[in-house]
Formats: sequence, structure tokens, C-alpha cells
Amino acid sequence: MILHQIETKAREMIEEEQLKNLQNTIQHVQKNVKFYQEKLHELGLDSEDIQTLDDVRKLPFTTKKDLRGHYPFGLFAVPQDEIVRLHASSGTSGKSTVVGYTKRDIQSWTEIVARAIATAGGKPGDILHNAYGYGLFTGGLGLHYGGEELGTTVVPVSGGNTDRQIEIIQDFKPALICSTPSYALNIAERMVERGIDPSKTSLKYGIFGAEPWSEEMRKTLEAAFGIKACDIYGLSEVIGPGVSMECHEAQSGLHVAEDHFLVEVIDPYTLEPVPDGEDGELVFTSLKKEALPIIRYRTGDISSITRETCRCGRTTTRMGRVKGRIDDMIIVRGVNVFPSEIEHHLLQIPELVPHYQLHLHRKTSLDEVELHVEMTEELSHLTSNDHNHPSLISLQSEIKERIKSFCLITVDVKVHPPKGIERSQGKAVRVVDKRIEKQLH
Ligand code: DLL
Repeated sequence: MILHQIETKAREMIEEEQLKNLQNTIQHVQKNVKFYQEKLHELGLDSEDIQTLDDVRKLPFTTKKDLRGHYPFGLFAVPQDEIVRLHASSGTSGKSTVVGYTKRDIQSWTEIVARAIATAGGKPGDILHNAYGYGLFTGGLGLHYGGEELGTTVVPVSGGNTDRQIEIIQDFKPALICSTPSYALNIAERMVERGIDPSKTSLKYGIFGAEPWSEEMRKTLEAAFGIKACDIYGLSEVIGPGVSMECHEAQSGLHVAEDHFLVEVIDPYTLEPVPDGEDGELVFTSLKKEALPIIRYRTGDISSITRETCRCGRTTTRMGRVKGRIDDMIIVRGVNVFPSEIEHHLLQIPELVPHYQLHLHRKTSLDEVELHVEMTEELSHLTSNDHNHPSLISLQSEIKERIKSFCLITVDVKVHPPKGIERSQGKAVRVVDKRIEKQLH
């Protein structure tokens, strides 16, 4: 196990260092970012007002809207000629957000990701099959630099072209695969289709993230490939992948890279802090970034934190699995559900494959949810000529009842034939909001 010194320090020491770097960050933005200068001025605040870590609550929040409002480089704190890299997150609505890095930011990020890979069990000399997309998305290059820094042999295969991925896995014999969980599943499925047993490959570990996934999905991936699967979290606005990483020893929450980021959890409605262990919106403040220092960034992601020492020996704050984005939360007749919670229950039904989509409609004045699921090959042989086959009808009602009793919402279930649900090459689309389409037309 490669443990970085910071990861096992006494909490007081971690926090002391965080406070010092938080004060530096405030000075940096106050001097170099007009947006923060104005915000801090309005609140009558400067770095002197930050005497404890709790004082972070005095500081203003930053949102995606603020980044979009200053598109592309308006929140950068250094001149453009000090920026050595740009990335952008693909916005599904509105402009994307652009993020920049100085040379030192890239070095920090590289070190963060190297640590993350080691946390998942990666070792120098391992071959790392990197199927995260290369390009403006931070996944590909983030894991690439981190992998090289750790001393793994990185295969920069990027996303897509699944048959070629399989060939490379068979020929290069990687120990580690990095991709979104949905794409990993896609690869496993394609292997089976081609008569290859995914559990017989050289793979030992998987580093999966960039989208919400459930414990059941972990079990599915671990069983399919015969690997240990760990969760990696991050977002471009904060740095990219590696903001937090699950350890392979405990697989019990994601260790935040606290020497670089201060994490808070707030109630997204009142904006007040929520106690440790309770779900709320994750908020991050960067502590060492030069190009795009970010203060109290509201991620929109729902999770909780614990500061208890982990079984692996790390003392860093751990986040729970991200349940989903607030925007993806489905509210049906007052009940809130995340797609990942539905996924958890769907994956316990053996007649289904782990691909699904939720379509939101507004037929009357109330929202309705259609749950699109996909049957296994075995079931399709049974029911191919008969949509009213009793097995299909009973499967539909089993799903409906399960979702009703565990998630407390009523869904209209549509069972698709094998391959009936679109496969992802990167981040899977789980929620299709037909209510918006309706408004637009
Ligand atoms: O997805 C960075 C990344 C790349 C993370 C590779 C992990 C691996 P963005 O494209 O900016 O950055 O999207 C960030 O993705 O706010 C979450 O909503 C979601 N997300 C990222 N990791 C996880 C995860 C990258 N492990 C947004 N679980 C975030 C759940 C995740 N959601």
C-alpha cells in the first residue's frame, strides 16, 4: 500500500494546513479575480476574517451559472500565458464551463490522481487501460497523467470502438481498467457476445466514476470481470477526477484529497451546513489552485461525509457514494428519488440486464415516470413472439411493485428486447426529460 503522508496525518494537522491554504486562496482571488473581489467587498470580508475553518461559511458560494456568466476565461486568476491547459465540461443546457490550469496546477492534479490510483490498489508497473474519453473532458488526460506519475504503463485507448478495446485488453493484458461504470458494463457485455469470458481477462482492478452508480452495479462489474471496483469522483470546475477516491481495502466511502480541497455538505434549499453523516449538496473550495481558484463551489451532487478514520488507516474525510445530481432527482407527487436508487433495485431482478432509462412525462398536470428496462437474452427467447406473454406481464408488475415499495413512486414499466436500450460510450444518460421537450415544441 502506498500511503501519502497527508492521508494519515492527525486531523488537527490536516485542518491547520487547510486553514493556512484557505487564507492564501482568499488573498489570491481578492487580488486577481474581479468577480470575487466584488463579492468579498459586498460582504466586507477579507482573508483576516477567516480565522477557523468554520469561517468558510462566511464566504460566498460559486455556481455553474457564475462560471457560465464569465465564459470562457473570466474567473481565471492568472494571465492567459500562464495557462498551459484548458478543459471544458459539456453542458447539456447552455454554454459549457471552461477550466484552466497552470503548470503547477497540472502537477498538483497529476499527484492527486497518482495517489487516487494507488488508493484503488494500482501499483507501478501495472498496465492501465484508460477508456475515459480524451479531449476537453477531464477523465482521459486526468487518469493518463496520474497513471504515468505513479509509474503505471498507460494505454490511452479513450472511449468508444468497443471491439478494439477488447482486442487491446486481450493483447496488452492490463491489470487496471478506468472508464465510466456504464461503459465498463458495455465492454463486458460485448465480450460475452463475442464468446469471451470477461472474468478470464488479466484485469484485477477497475477505477470507475464520472457518473452515479450503485452498490449493485459494483457487484455486477466485480463479478463480470472478476475485479475489485473502486469509485472515483471529481468535477472539472474543482480540478477533474481525483477530488476523492475510494480505497480498495475498505471500499467504504471516497477519501477526499483534503490537502487540495475543503469539503462541506449543505442543505441545498436553506444553504446551511448539514451534520456529518447526513445527505446534502457537496461544496468544495480549492486550497492550492492557481489558474482557477474556486470558492465554495456548489456541485449539485448529493452525498454525505464522515471524518472517522477509515479501516485502511487514512484519516482524510470520506464522502459517501454520490447518489446523483439534484437536477437528476425525480420528484413524483412529493417523493424524491435518484436514478441510482432505482438502479439498485433493478439490478436485483435476474431477468433484467443493467441498462435502464427513466423518461419523465407530463400527460396531465402531474409528472409521470416511464421506466425503460431491458430483458436478458433468455427471456427474449421465451417472449419474442408474444408481448402479452405471462412472463413479461409478471416481470412488469414485479418491477413496478418493487419500485413502489422501495422507492415509493409509481412507474410505468416498459420492458425492451435485448439491446433495446442505448449503450453508453462515456457518461450514461439515465434521465430523459420529455416534459422539457414538450415545453420547447
Ligand atoms: O466527470 C470528472 C471525472 C472523470 C470523474 C473521470 C471521475 C472519473 P465533469 O465532466 O465535470 O467531470 O462532471 C462532473 O460528474 O458533478 C458528478 O455529477 C458526476 N460524477 C463524477 N464522478 C462521479 C462519481 C468528471 N464517482 C460531474 N459518482 C459531477 C457520481 C459522479 N457522480
